[in-house]
Amino acid sequence: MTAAERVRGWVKTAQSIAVLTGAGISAESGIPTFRDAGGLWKNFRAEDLATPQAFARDPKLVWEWYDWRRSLIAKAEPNRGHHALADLEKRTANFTLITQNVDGLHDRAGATHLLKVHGDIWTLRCTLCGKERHDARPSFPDLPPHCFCGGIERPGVVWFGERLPPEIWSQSEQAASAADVFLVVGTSALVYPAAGLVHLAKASGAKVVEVNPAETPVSGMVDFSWRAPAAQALPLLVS
Ligand code: BV8
Ligand code: ZN
Repeated sequence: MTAAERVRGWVKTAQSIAVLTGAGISAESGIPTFRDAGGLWKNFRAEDLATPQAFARDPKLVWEWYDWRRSLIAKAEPNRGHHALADLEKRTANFTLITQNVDGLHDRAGATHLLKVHGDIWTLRCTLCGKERHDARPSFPDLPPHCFCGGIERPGVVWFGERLPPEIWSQSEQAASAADVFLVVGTSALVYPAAGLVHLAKASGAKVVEVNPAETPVSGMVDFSWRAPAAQALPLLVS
């Protein structure tokens, strides 16, 4: 039996599966990842722009980055990797998809039990009255957008130094601890606490499978590393 057949057996027989995805699963939809060469935008690093300090200092600059990403994502389609996970969800008794991505492509591929640990780029939150709204316009007429109350609105995402939504985070930990199989797909496993879910799943006895063309800090602890792009590997893994 080949390693891939062994892994497919784990996925087929698993009662509960949890998946952690990162920007890599959206790469084949044309959305640049955070840490691939050239990064996401001009030559800013996500760590410089995705922070409350950067937003307080220059809300317009941070919004130009998010406006650029929203317009890019609006043109993107979910790829075969997103669809394979949505198919797997339909066939698995207990299935939880935990994503660090804010692009909404898992939703568009039909995922339902989806935990967005870093928020959602299509949600805006007023910095004054806290009102949240969904706005799918790919680009705004003027930046930064304002709330009816006059307050500046921010992207409804979790920035560095900000806590993850407590309810979503505790559901993510529960899913990782209860999983028979934990798939970690398209993430550099550098950002915490999300990357800690891999350690939690492993410590709780899950079979951990990494799908990533490159090595990551968790590659040494997984039960199998599928060194391939997600849109190629996931359809094979769940077939
Ligand atoms: C927190 C949302 C505490 C917005 C993001 C020092 C100072 C301050 C904080 C820290 C610090 N040191 C550590 C920290 C903690 C910090 C952290 O982990 N920093 C890292 C950089 C060291 N974490 C935080 O700040 C978190 N909050 O700790 O709060 C706290 C607690 C209680 C109360 C108050 C506060 C918040 C982290 C969330 C930050 N928000 N994004 C937005 O998206 O704009 S993080 C950002 O990175 C994205 O969410 C992204 O998803 C995430 C991780 O990146 P990846 O998804 O993994 O993408 P990356 O490009 O890195 O990797 C892509 C991978 O795909 C690669 O491995 C590549 O090989 C692979 N790939 C490429 N092509 C493919 C592929 N794989 C498959 N198929 C392909 N085709
Ligand atoms: Zn407001």
